[in-house]
Amino acid sequence: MKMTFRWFGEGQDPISLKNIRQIPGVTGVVSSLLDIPAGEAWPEERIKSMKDTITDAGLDIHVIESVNIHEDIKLGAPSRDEKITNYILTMERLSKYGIKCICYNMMPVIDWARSHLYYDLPDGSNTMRYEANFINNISPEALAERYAKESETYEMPGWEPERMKKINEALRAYEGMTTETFYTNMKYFLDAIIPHAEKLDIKMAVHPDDPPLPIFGLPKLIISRENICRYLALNPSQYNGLTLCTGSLGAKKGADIPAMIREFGAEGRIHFAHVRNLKFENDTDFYESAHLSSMGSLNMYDIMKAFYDVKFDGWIRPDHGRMIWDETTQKGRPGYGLYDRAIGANYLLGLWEAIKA
Ligand SMILES: [Mn+2]
Repeated sequence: MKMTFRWFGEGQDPISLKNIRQIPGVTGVVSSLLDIPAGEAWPEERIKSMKDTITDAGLDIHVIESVNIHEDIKLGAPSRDEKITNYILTMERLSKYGIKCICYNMMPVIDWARSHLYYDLPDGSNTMRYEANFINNISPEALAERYAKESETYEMPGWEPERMKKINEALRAYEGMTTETFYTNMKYFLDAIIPHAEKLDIKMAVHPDDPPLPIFGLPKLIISRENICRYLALNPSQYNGLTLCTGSLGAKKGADIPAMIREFGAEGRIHFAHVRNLKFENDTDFYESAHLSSMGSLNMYDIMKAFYDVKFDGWIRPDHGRMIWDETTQKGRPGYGLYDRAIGANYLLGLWEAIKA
């Protein structure tokens, strides 16, 4: 297990690499080039400069989160081939700079969704929250507007205002699309890229839909054990693998996360992991709690024990944390402040050390 930390990139993240370097046990970051639109090939000089900046700061980078999938690929539009060609070009360029794993998702139109970005907790911290009733009664445009207003400093990945202007058009493209067609389109993409992933030794790691619930009537595919099995079976190569995100999969009450880690981990299909906790308020609503088991609804010991038992040797990172110790919107993107994630990383490392001992 290699402990990493998400860093959004130069000019994209108020948290410095110097600060990340000082978190005990964190050896690297996972990063991206957020300004490059999905479907375009990443310029090699940008990749080189990202890598140099990170290694100059004494950290390594082996995981990209994310190289996004263009909607044409998800929709199976005729123009998808050109986008897939660019995706492969990006993979080839990334491999030259030591990238070994690419996280991506197959969520249609919108990435993750929350009702609140800064929900106040009784201890004076704030965190992201999901209230089903709120999401079910708001339009996508209104939600995008709310994010733009609340997050002020940075565009939220997946909720860029430019993209959101065309959201209704994008949603309409999915009307009438069956789950079966969506799987067929995914298989087309996987069959095209996985042979290159094998050759380049880059593990592809699909991130589950977040949250694993239907939103705005869109098909949601990677949301449960059964669906993940089906996705992995679309292309049986070990290079077609998973980002095991405990918070995303865990947002469906009753999901047995340790069992999924044991099953997919034993098959060598987990390449990257996001480990965080969440606290259910009822069957559907939750907020993102501190990582500690006693603060949330997931048992983090059972989760780390499962990773240990399957001899997980991929990359792991703490996930969303609360904003604490006077962190403001200027000091971190929602869910991505410095301190609570640093505490989370060390809590997970502490569990790991104890399990190992
Ligand atoms: Mn995640």
